[in-house]
Amino acid sequence: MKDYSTKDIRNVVLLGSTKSGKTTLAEAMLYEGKVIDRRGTVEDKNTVSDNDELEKLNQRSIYATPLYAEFQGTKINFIDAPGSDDFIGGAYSAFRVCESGILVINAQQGVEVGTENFVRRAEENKLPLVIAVNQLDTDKADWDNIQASMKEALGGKLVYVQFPTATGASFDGIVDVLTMKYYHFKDANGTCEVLDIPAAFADQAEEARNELIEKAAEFDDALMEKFFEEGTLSEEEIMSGLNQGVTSGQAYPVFCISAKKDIGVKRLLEFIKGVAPAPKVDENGQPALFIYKNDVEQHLGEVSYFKVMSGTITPGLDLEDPATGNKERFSAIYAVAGSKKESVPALKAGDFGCVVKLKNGKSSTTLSAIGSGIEYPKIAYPAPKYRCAIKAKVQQEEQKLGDALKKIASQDPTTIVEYSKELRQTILSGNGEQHINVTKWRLNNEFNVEVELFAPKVPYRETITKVAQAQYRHKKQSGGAGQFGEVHLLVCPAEGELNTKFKIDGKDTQLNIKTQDITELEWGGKLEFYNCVVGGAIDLGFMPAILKGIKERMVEGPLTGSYARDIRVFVYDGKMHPVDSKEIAFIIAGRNAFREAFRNAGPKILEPIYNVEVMTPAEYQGAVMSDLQNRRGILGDLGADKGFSILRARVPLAELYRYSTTLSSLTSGSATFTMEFADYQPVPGDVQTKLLADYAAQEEED
Ligand SMILES: Nc1nc2c(ncn2[C@@H]2O[C@H](COP(=O)(O)OP(=O)(O)O)[C@@H](O)[C@H]2O)c(=O)[nH]1
Ligand SMILES: [Mg+2]
Repeated sequence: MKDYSTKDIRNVVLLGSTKSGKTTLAEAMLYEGKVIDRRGTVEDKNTVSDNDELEKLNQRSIYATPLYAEFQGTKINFIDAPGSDDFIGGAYSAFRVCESGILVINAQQGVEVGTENFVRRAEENKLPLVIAVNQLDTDKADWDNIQASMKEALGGKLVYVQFPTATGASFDGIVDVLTMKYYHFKDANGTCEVLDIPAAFADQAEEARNELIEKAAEFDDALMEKFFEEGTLSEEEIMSGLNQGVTSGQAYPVFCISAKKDIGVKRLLEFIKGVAPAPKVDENGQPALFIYKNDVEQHLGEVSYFKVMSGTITPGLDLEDPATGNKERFSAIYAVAGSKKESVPALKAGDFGCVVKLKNGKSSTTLSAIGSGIEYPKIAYPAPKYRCAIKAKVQQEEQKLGDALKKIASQDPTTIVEYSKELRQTILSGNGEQHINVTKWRLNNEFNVEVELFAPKVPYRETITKVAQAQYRHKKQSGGAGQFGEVHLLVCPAEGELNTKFKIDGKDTQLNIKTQDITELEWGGKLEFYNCVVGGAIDLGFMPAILKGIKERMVEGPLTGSYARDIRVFVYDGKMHPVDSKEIAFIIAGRNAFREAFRNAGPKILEPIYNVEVMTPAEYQGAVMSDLQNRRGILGDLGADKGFSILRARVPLAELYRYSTTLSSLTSGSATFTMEFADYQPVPGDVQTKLLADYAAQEEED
């Protein structure tokens, strides 16, 4: 590979819905960029991009694959990002390291929901886009229909650089109104002659040319002035105007492609070279790189993919991760096109490469010159949308499963694994059911662990709604030393002002607080403990034991064994024995008195409520709404954005298992959603009855 300086580098991500032809386009770009001399196909499972066994099996991209083309003195790095929402992590990694995107639109379908979702995400991430209308060689492709569907979705940002002279099987020519040439393709392998525009298309070309010039002038005042004066612009000026429009995200230039027949691909690369933004990085700065992807590959071990963010990276350089102080030195660096890796002597700021076997080469890691302190923010991925519990089919393999999950999560930052002490379950979260199923497949095939996936338990809470009192005497005298402790206490909800006047044993009583202990519970809410004992009925020294007993019972709530919260306890009386009173006796007495009082204090089970926000095409609004209501959701206000309805609802977590899957089938995959913990609320009466019965049955079993 030639040595490239920053201005001769372009970093582009291929975006688009599944099956639009990104991987096929990537193959054609590699071919035009002389990285391969024969093109593979997705069907034959021999593309450079989908080279993973799992991708071949599924015939679709699951991982984002970095590739490059050497094109007329420019190195075009590109990332083939998966189209499905389940594997969206790869696109987010690419947003961080690419300066522009090629949005692939399937000419058979026009703009799809997936297309729109990518446009929205690209805009959110301020990523300039170039549009490749692909599959123009298919019978279903109709240029008028495609234009209409793009106009509706993308409107004023569209800038037509080209139009096809025919679509379907006879698609073999493109009129380009930037170069004002006719590109005629003689075979299905990119062989092209550049000719004058045929007379039959002269008028259409003239009209499109004028539109292009007017658009290009819009992004630059000086060009606009010149355009007004002279009525036209040079090709160079048009390119400069387009560059400003593209870079600022105001213009989406449109190109005509058949990736399969390698039609229009070379011209697209030419445009990327001439108009797409170069990396904005400092070639003369101190060396620094940012790792955006990490993978384990056959024969290589762990591979870390990076972008040079500053200076020049060479083998033998000492770098450090400023976050941890971890130092790394690589013996070799590589330029990468899928599994093809070429050792290179240096990579300059803006360029992509990879290294193998770092001590810590996880994605989102910065490595910079020692002492420079240069550090880049971590990539922010969308929050996981699918949660499930996971365990090994064979219990002896739990440890093996834990290790494997750790490995998978370290390579895929959108897979999140945590052990919940509360639920006593390992919770696996990801972007959707397919994403989770891929993890299951990998566990089975790559790590040899068979697993079971199931609905996670719900982290219920318990609390009380009324005042109640109880007393308990613990007395044990069988053999040896005896045990004796007696506790009288009163409980009430920990809300509102502290009230110390109660009816105790039918009498109005004013309690006097001697000591107090207020605990913020690690699972939320609090426990307020007040010692109001008079006349030394219980020694001060036994108060911690009583509190300990109560806390033990809070961990395993009296109703369903869930954590209890938001309770005030007043210990107002009790009894001691001069010899047999000891710590254990008061722990037991405190625990049991508390349990008794709790059960009489109008106890309630609380469930976690989530704020759910769904963005769906308006046509599915009704279906999404009634589904949310069936999940005991309480609908909030309704919003709208660019033809989408935005529904907000408060929904119990217990009703949200597999929601992403249901939403996807309700809306043909066109909706997106987010969910975020809001608060705890009492469960409805019928749900409480059922939960109590379930717990009782389980206790019986144990
Ligand atoms: N006829 C035709 N088929 C194409 C073209 N591009 C891709 N395909 C086919 O469309 C399917 C999906 O392509 P692929 O590259 O995997 O799409 P991706 O999911 O966007 O990566 C495959 O069967 C390809 O062979 C094209 O330009 N013309
Ligand atoms: Mg693909």
